[in-house]
Amino acid sequence: MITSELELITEALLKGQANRVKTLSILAIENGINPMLILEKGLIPGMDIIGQQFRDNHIFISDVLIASRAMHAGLHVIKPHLSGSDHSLYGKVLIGTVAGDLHDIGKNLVVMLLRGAGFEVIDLGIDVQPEDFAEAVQMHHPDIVAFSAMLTTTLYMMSETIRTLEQQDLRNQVKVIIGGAPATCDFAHVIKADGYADDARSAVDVVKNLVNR
Ligand code: B1M
Repeated sequence: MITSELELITEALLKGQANRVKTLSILAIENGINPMLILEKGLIPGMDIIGQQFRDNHIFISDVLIASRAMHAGLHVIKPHLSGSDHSLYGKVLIGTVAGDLHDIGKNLVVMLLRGAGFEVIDLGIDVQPEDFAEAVQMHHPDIVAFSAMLTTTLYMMSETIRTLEQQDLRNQVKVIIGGAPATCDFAHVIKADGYADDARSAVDVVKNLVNR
């Protein structure tokens, strides 16, 4: 029963039906389905298929945009159920998608789960220039700075941003964590980041470990 409800969400996302994804997600929540299950078995599998179809040239970029809009509609519904508002704050995380990169669905998931886990999160959005990260570190004094990137061509902006933090004597004030499809643990070592997370769930664990260290 639950499976078919989640499959309907995936199906609607694949068709780019934002309103239907929203309605089905609301229904699923009302029926007591865990929001994490809606995310991991309904919404994300849809985006995975879209990614595959895009890679194989079966769909156009406009189709990807329409599907992302549907994904956001679902995320909007489950967000309040993932991010409890009465958590105590465990630490402050500054996050953004690095310069030149406009992908934000994965980053937004990381934001939601971190907030749900009780962290204060300052989200700088997409296409964040190294200088803007540095300025925000000076302004907000976060414990952790988190970079997301989805393009191999923007990955190097993570090291550029770390360099900018070093140049402005800010690097030793924060821990840096990286993530996103082209990022790897090895790359994190190379650029001297403090942590790497494969997905949004593990991002929460990595941040917790770094804050507790
Ligand atoms: Co683009 N895109 N895209 N795209 N897009 C990819 C990334 C691509 C792999 C598609 C493909 O070719 N198969 C490819 C990159 C190839 C590469 O560099 N290796 C690609 C390309 C080429 C492009 C353009 C260049 C296309 C063009 O214009 N010709 C262009 C670039 C624009 C730019 O950024 N400058 C472009 C544009 C777009 C859209 C705007 C249309 C749209 C983005 C909409 C949006 O984000 N608001 C889009 C989308 C949706 C995708 C795919 C299909 C899906 C990405 C996604 O949201 N996945 C993607 C293909 C794919 O990934 N299969 C693709 C769902 C999301 C939940 O997963 O983002 O991986 P993900 O996040 C994960 C983890 O990576 C991790 O946690 C999340 C889940 O738990 N994670 C972190 C992410 N950030 C983290 C940070 C952390 C820790 C974990 O700590 C800090």
